[in-house]
Amino acid sequence: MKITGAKVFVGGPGKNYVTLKIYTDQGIYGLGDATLNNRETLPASYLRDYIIPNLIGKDPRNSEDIWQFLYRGAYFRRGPIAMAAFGAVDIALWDIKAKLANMPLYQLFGGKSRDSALVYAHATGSDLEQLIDNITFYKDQGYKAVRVQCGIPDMPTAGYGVREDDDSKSDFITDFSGIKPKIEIWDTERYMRYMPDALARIREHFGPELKILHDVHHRLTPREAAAFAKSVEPVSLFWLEDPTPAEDQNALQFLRQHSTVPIAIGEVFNSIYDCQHLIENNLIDYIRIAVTYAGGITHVKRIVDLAGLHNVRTGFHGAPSHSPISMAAQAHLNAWAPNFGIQEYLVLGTKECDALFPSQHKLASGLFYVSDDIGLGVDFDEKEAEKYSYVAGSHPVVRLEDGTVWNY
Ligand code: GCO
Ligand code: MG
Repeated sequence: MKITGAKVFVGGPGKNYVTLKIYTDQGIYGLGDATLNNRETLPASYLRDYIIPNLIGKDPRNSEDIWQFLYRGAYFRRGPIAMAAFGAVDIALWDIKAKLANMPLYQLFGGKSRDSALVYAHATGSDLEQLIDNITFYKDQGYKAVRVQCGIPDMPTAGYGVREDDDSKSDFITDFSGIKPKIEIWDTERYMRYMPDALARIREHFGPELKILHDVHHRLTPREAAAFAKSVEPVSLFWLEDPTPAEDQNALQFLRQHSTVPIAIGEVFNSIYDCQHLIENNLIDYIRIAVTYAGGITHVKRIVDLAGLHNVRTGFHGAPSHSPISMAAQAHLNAWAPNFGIQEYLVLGTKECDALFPSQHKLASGLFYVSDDIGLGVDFDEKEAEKYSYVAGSHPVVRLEDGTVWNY
């Protein structure tokens, strides 16, 4: 069996999904996702310029050898751009493999360990009242877990994960009016003064059952993060995410000495080596890696197994930047992983998105039901894809009030 060609498509409804389609001489094709939010054209050119010409003629069944060829063969290893490109190839090859086996992908990992997977939604509010309404909206739909982000009084701009206006050109993360970023102003003291109390009021309002998650988005120093974690302990968070910048792995050691709040980290990691120290030293409770920019299924499965050895559970990244293809790959891993924890789920379930990526995967009452269709169980409609093309967008850049650049 041979790979005969591959194509990269960039675009989608309100998103620049980077979709890879690998064709074979047996009529079977595989789909992969290389979407890297706000840098989408880079994995797309890595795929087009280097990887695709090297894939042609290779046996698609040898996904391990192809992964090693791309990773070791590149010499300059790792990094989100390369790992997103390798990830897309790898997801597509597993899709082909499962289609050849005539099985849903999870069967190739060891079958299902659960009927459905717990997901969490994002609730935001410019103030606490609006946030509580928004959480109620999700709770009423049956969600058991919600990530909560709230506007902070007197914060110069809205802060992470909170919409400033009703600008339909923004999805909270990406501003599609061009590549020049908007500037957000951050003030740690105001956040530290307000947020613990806001979280306590949310817990009081919703009672003990709701799983409450909160994302600090890398904004605190190690000492501040430890103090914050300590102060939110009575809230019984499901997790506190990215309390400090993810590169500084010793920061979490300091936090751990002061608090037992469950910690989730890893959405910006792209390799098992980024996760190893945190997992092996029990510095985290959930690993937030994503198949998209962490080298696909082959590499992420190794991370899941390493995490399992140390009682760390999965909490795969699922921001709207992931297309239904990588979300499907994660759904198959979630169905299998013995150490599954939770899945962030934000794929824009719009009619346009479903038309571009038809599938039988289902979300009901805050639970994700993986489809039993063969392969990834998601398709890609090339005709629909003709409606879309790349639209330049950017993440905000954060500064302190004195002008210092801070972590987004
Ligand atoms: C999350 C993340 C995202 C990121 C986004 C950046 O927990 O979902 O923090 O919302 O901000 O992926 O592109
Ligand atoms: Mg996050």
